[in-house]
Amino acid sequence: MSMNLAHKTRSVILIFVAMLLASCGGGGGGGSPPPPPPPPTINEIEPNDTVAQVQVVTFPATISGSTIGDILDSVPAVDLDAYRFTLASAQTVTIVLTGGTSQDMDLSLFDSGGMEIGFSIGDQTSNETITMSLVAGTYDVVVFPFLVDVTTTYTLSIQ
Ligand SMILES: [Ca+2]
Ligand SMILES: [Ca+2]
Repeated sequence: MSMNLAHKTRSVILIFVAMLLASCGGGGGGGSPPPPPPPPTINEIEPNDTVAQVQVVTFPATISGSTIGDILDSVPAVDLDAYRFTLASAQTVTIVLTGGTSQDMDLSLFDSGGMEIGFSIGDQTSNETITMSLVAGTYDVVVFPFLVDVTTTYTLSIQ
């Protein structure tokens, strides 16, 4: 009776150790550090349609948003998306709008005085890019739905 119990206990321990080894083996042996996390993507926060409502982001930024509208006749209602970033020092900045290749959305860049200093107005099959050498200061990027019939998501990269 007692021998039987001892045998049973030893068997359970053996199975437990085998399971431990199996779970360790699944870990890939360790050693290689995990890859660095990708930079976080900021979600747009509506309303962000006017200078007063502009969404302030930290440079550099990657923003996920959506837009709809028709600039020419305002039907459906135009959803402008405005983002403000500040450069601490002069540098070349590249702003890329992707995701609008089935709808026509465009991109404009304004200085702190409200002057448009750059734009990208490709057709609906293109993404939009503005690359400019900028002095230190504050800038507004605006995503325009030139002709966006259905709500369309985009990614705006300011690097
Ligand atoms: Ca929007
Ligand atoms: Ca908006």
